[in-house]
Amino acid sequence: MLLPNVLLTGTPGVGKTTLGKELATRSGLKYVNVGDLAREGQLYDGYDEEYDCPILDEDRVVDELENQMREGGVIVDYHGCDFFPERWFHIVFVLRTDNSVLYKRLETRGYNEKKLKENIQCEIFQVLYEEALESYEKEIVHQLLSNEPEDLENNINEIMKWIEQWVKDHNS
Ligand code: DAT
Repeated sequence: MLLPNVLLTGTPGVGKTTLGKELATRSGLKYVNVGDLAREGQLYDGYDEEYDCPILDEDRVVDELENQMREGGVIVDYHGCDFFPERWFHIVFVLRTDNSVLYKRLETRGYNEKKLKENIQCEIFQVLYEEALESYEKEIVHQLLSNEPEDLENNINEIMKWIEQWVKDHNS
């Protein structure tokens, strides 16, 4: 059976992991968190002193995922999207959260002042939305509001409907 690949992107803290895991449970698609994948496989290429975090080895991440993306049925979660091959994804969702809500979530995570400010600015300037529009056909890029539990439920229902329709259209 042919299954679609779904990209969930957006600023850290907008709810990609929460949505991705729940969506995987309900749809049967596989969930891949690129941050976790990189950590497990040490897919890094140096260390960024300024941002105090390892630098992702994007080529190795792509190599690592290529086979399963080719098979289909994968939900990918990452706060970046310009280095994935465009052909991988059938639909792209950019999660969006109001600044005050996002601020509280990132504060709870224990982000320092610098990291907090950078991530809030990333959301204000809709960096990930622009990146998605530049990397994929704009017809497949959709923004999803992710402020409260009701948004999560709505988003799951909408994406489930989309997946079911895609599966029908591509397997008949
Ligand atoms: P991300 O994977 O984008 O970094 P996350 O899924 O870890 O984000 O979510 C960050 C926090 O926000 C986490 O405590 C769960 C909460 N959260 C996610 N989506 C939410 C929603 N729609 N309503 C309320 N809280 C949400």
